[in-house]
Amino acid sequence: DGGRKMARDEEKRYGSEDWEDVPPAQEPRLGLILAGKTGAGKSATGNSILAHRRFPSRLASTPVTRTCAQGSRRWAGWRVEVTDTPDLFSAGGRGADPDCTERGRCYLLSAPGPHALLLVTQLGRFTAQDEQALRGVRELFGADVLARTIVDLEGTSLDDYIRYTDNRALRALVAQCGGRVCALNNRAADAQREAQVELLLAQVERLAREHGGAPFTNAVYGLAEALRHTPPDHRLRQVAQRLAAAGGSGRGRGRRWLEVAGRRWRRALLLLGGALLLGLLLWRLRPQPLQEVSPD
Ligand SMILES: Nc1nc2c(ncn2[C@@H]2O[C@H](COP(=O)(O)OP(=O)(O)O)[C@@H](O)[C@H]2O)c(=O)[nH]1
Ligand SMILES: [Mg+2]
Repeated sequence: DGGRKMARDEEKRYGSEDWEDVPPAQEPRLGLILAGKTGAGKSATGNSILAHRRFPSRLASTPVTRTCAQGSRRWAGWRVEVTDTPDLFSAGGRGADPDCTERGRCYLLSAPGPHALLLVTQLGRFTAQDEQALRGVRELFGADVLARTIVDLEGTSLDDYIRYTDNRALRALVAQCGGRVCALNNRAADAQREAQVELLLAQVERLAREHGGAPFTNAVYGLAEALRHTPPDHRLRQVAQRLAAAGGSGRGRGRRWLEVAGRRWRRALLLLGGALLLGLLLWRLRPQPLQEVSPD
C-alpha cells in the first residue's frame, strides 16, 4: 500500500543503518517540539530534522503516532532534541487522553522545556483543524508558548507563502506566532532538504539566544523539574494529575472559567443596557393620551 511504499522511500532516502541517538553529552541542549494536526507531517518533519528515519510517518486515516517519542542529533555544537507528538491538540485527541497521561509524557520527554515549538501545517491544505491545533497548543502549554512558536509551511516555499495573500486565517495564525515561518519540504532532494533544515535550526538557535539560552518553561515544567529525582512512574502520575486538575493545561481551569464567565457577564450586561435604552426610547415616544376634558 501507499503507506508502506512511502516508508520504503523514506528508508531509501535516509538509509536504514542503525542510528545511535546522541548520548547526553557536554553539548548544550536545543529542544524542539513538533505540534500540529494529525497527518500534517510532524513525524516526517522530525525525520528530516534528524536526517534519519526515527519516527514512523505515513499516509494513514488513523494516526500512526500513538505516543510521544524523541530523537536527537548533533548540529553546530548543539545537541538537538526533537520531541514528536501524537494527536494531542485536537478535541478528539484530548478526549482519548482523559487522565492526561500522554500529555504528561510529552512534558516529561521535553523537560526542562523546548527552546522552540514547531507548528506543522501545509500551505495548500490549511484548514480549521490547523487553527484548532494552535488552540490545543495554547491550552497545553499556555499562551506564552506562542513566543516560541514557528509555523512550518511544509511542502512549500516561503516565496509561495509571501505570494499567497488570500488565506487570511493562515496569516492570522502566523501573526499570532510573531510572524515566524519556515518552509520544509520533506520530499525534496537531500541537499535541498538539508539546506532547509539548516535554516530552521538556525531560527531555533536564534530563538534560544533571544531568550538568553533558556528553554520555555511554565508551572508544569517546573513541577517536572522539581520531581526530577523521583521514580519515573511517580513523576508521570504527578505531572498528569497536575495537568488534569488544570483542565489539561498549565493555565488552570479556574482562570478559564472566569474568562468565559467574564465574557458571558459582559454580553448579559450589554444586552440589559440595550434593552433599557430601547425601553426608555419607547417610553419617550409613547403616544400621548388625549387630554381628558373634565366635564366640570
Ligand atoms: N507533499 C508533502 N507531503 C508530506 C510532506 N511531509 C509529510 N508529508 C506526507 O504527509 C503524510 C502524513 O505525514 P506524517 O509525518 O505521518 O504526519 P503526522 O501525523 O503529523 O506525524 C504522509 O503521507 C507524508 O508522506 C511534505 O513535505 N510534502
Ligand atoms: Mg506522526
